[in-house]
This record gives sequence, C-alpha cells and structure tokens, in this order.
Amino acid sequence: LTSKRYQIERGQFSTISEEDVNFFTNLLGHHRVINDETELEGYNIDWLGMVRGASSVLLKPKTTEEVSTILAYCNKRKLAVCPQGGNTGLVGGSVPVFDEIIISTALMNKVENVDTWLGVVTCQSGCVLEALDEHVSEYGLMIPLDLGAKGSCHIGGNVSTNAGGLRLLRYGSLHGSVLGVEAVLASGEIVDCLSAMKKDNTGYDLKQLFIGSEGTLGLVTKIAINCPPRPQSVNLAFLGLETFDDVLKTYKDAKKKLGEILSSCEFIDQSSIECVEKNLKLKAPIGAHPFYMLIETSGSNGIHDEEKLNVFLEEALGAGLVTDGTVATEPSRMHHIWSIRERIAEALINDGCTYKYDISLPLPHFYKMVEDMREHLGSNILRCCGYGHIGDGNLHLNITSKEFEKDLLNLIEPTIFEWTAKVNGSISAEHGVGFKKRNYIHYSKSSGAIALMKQLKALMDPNGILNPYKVLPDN
Ligand code: FAD
Ligand code: 2HG
Ligand code: ZN
Repeated sequence: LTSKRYQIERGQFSTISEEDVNFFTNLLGHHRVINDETELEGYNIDWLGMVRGASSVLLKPKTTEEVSTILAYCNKRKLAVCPQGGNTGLVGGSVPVFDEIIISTALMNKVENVDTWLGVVTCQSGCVLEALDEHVSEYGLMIPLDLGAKGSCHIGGNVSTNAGGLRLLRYGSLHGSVLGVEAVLASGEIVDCLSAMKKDNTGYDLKQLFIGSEGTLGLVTKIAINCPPRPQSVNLAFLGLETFDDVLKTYKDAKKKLGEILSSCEFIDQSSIECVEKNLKLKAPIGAHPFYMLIETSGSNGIHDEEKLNVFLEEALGAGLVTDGTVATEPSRMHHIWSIRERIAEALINDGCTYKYDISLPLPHFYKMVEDMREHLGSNILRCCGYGHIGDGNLHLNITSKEFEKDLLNLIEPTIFEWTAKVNGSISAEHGVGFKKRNYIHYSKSSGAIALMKQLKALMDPNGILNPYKVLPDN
C-alpha cells in the first residue's frame, strides 16, 4: 500500500531487478535512467501533492524506437509502467501508484514539420505546450489549446487527457484538432496513424482511442495538430456581475453579439477571486462582486472587433446585466487579467488541501451545485468556490481545508457525483478519470460502455502494464 488514503492492492507485476536496470542503461545510457531517490521525488508526487507513488526508476527515451524497445521489454517481463508528460494532471493519473516504471517524454521534444499551407504542426509528444505555441507563432499560427499549465504540460499529456482549456469554445476539442497520432502499444508495436491531412476517412479512426485514454492504451510518441491562424487583434473584458442569472444571460448575449470573434468565455465567483487576492497577492482590476466574467475576442480586424465588443458591453451595462468592467488590449494588462483566472488552481493549493471537482453540467444547474455543496458542508471547510469554462458548461468546483480530512472527503463524495448524475452531467469534464475518479466512472458511463472499455484495454494491453489502477474501475 503506497497511499494511506486509498485502499488498493498491488497488481501481479514483476519487481524491477538489477538486470532490468542494466538493460535500460545499455539502451539509454546512465543519464537517461534516473534512480536517485531525491531526483525521483518530483516525478513520484502529483501537482496537487495529493497522490504519491514509490517508483525507483524513471526512463527518458528520445525516440519512438526507444519507447518501443522499453515497452516490449516491460511487457515480456510484466513490469508495469506509468507514462508521464509535464506531471500537471489533476486526477492522480500521471504518477505511479506503487513502483511502476515512469516513462517520461521530457526529452521527446522535437518539432518535425510545420505545414504552413494547411496549418499543421507535427511534433514529438514531449513538446511543452507553450514552447510549441511559440514555435508555430513564427509561422503566424497558434496551437488551438491553451491552459494555465502551458509552461509545463506536454502536448502528449494534453492529448492523452483530451485537455479542454480556455479556448475550447472557439476551437473545439482535441478530438477534432488532432489530425494524427503515433503511439506505441504495450507490446512495443508502433501504431502509425500520423496523418497530417485534414481529411482521412480510411477506415476506423484509431487515433481517437489514444486521445483521452490517459496512457492506458498506448504511449503517444508523435502528434499532428491543426493550427489556426494567430489572431491579429485580441481584446479582453473583465466584468463584474451581481447574480448568476446575469452571468448566464451575458454568456448567451456574448455568443449572439460577438459571434465568430468570441474566443473565450470564463466565469469566476467571488470566493475564487478572494483566494487569488489573498494567497497570491494578485489584485483584480475591479472591485468586489458576487460574480465575474472574462470575455475574450480574437479576430483579424482590430477596429471591427473593438466596435463589436463595445456595442455588446454598452448593451450589457445598459440592461443592468453587467455592473462594472474593464477592457484590456495591451498584452501586459491582458496577461495580468488572464493570470488571475489561470492561477486560481495554484492559489487554492495555498489554502492547504484542495478537493477538486471538474464537472459538466447543464447551465441552469451550474451554480446551484456550488450553493448546495456550501450548504451541505457548512463550517467544516475553509472554502467552497466555483469557476470555469462556462461557455463549455464546465464547472470547476473546489473545496479547501487546512489539512486532508478523510471525514470531509466522505461528506463530499459520493454526494457530489450523485448530484451530477441526477442532472445528467459528467463527473469529469476535462481533467480525466486517472486514479482518483476511476471508481466513480459509473456515475457518467453506462455499464455496457465500461465493459467495452475493459475489452479494449484487454485487447491492446493484455498484461495490463500500461498505467495500471487508472481510468477503469475496480469492478
Ligand atoms: P501528465 O500530467 O504528465 O499526464 C496526464 C495523464 O496523461 C496521465 O495519465 C499520464 O499517464 C498520461 N500521459 C502523459 N503523457 C502521455 C503520453 N505521451 N502517452 C500516453 N499517456 C500519457 N486541464 C484541462 O483540460 N483544462 C485546463 O484548463 C487545465 N488547466 C490546468 C491548469 C493548471 C495550473 C494545472 C496544474 C493543470 C491544468 N489542467 C487542465 C490539467 C491537465 O490535464 C494538464 O495540465 C495537462 O493536459 C496534462 O499534461 P501533462 O503533460 O502535464 O500530463
Ligand atoms: C482551469 O481551468 C483548470 O484552471 C484547473 O482546469 C481547474 O483547478 C481547477 O479546478
Ligand atoms: Zn479548466
């Protein structure tokens, strides 16, 4: 047992031997086989500091062929592995549970090609999202995905979690943007579905299986991703609102009035802003309000976009939907406003312990869940706050306490999942299932669907060596 919080038995896997380490060292060299305990510490613990594994070996391959050799060997020896990108995952999927070998994509960071005609980048899976975006910006392109963890997360991790982020509303999910994937199966077999074409209807779309399967079906080694043109004009409005009903109406209006230039629509409640102001000393650009919204426009004509945004804002203020607000166009001000939104997760950690929920809900129920949970939990907590991607119906509900308390967790779960299921929401909108949510998956997936998922897993990874104890439920 590695984690006191979770009752779980180690699978029937082999234990790594000196001979195994020698095999890996012969393949990769000393510098790419890490077995120093202190150095391993950061790879064994997740970003939230909630899930800790006890791996004694981390491997850093550089090529698909090396990944293939590693997996073929591990499969034969029945050694379990945990694929890891930037280790920013929020559901405990990126760290081992026991002594699984960590396979890091940190050195698989080559950009292979940028097709400037179609707007497609082909790269290895370990490219850091922000660096990849900077790379394609030289060609006037952008990566259609952006999130607070961009400075650390890898594109392979993004694909493996099917990350959503701040602009899904505009550019859609990775199931649409990813054009091709190369992945290595548990057997070491390389599956080449790395088409860089926008259209390819030749049979089953196998790459979709690797998007969002969190390293349980294969290790993603390369990706081809559709890159839209980088917008030439960007505006960002930070608004204060009095009621959640006003938030909903403003969102609907923004869609209607800003149309094709709307690129993000985010919502933050007062408690989340207070947390950022208190714990990170970041100051919101307007005074206190029960609710806030960030509305971003991106387009190709500054005058046109500003005019559209101004008309929308004047009407929203005139109708009393929005009571205060500010608009930024300079990069440094926009960056400051975005950091208030993007750093809420970091601010929450400073409260002590975070119980994190990432829920899809029909919009009329969206904030009711936060209010109900607040009432349900009473004075047992430090904070219960809500924010997220309102344009995608995705609520980030976070509860904090000074230290981890099992009784508090039992008060939250499964109530929160039952609440979600009752309104036909999803218990994981964008973070995935990982280790923490796997035994709750039935709240959002039918038993028939789970059975088929298990069959696929058995077909693609018969020894179950790829990220065991993740995604699929125990029963
Ligand atoms: P890791 O954390 O290393 O791994 C995540 C999962 O993918 C694990 O199960 C791992 O085993 C698997 N995996 C990683 N690489 C591979 C690979 N090459 N092949 C197969 N499996 C692999 N998520 C959102 O959806 N939207 C957000 O807005 C968002 N914002 C975030 C903000 C912050 C500050 C943080 C810390 C996280 C945020 N996340 C968000 C969580 C999100 O899942 C991750 O940030 C990101 O997608 C994970 O990438 P990573 O490289 O860190 O993957
Ligand atoms: C975000 O949108 C991330 O900032 C993290 O998905 C959400 O901390 C969270 O709950
Ligand atoms: Zn999010």
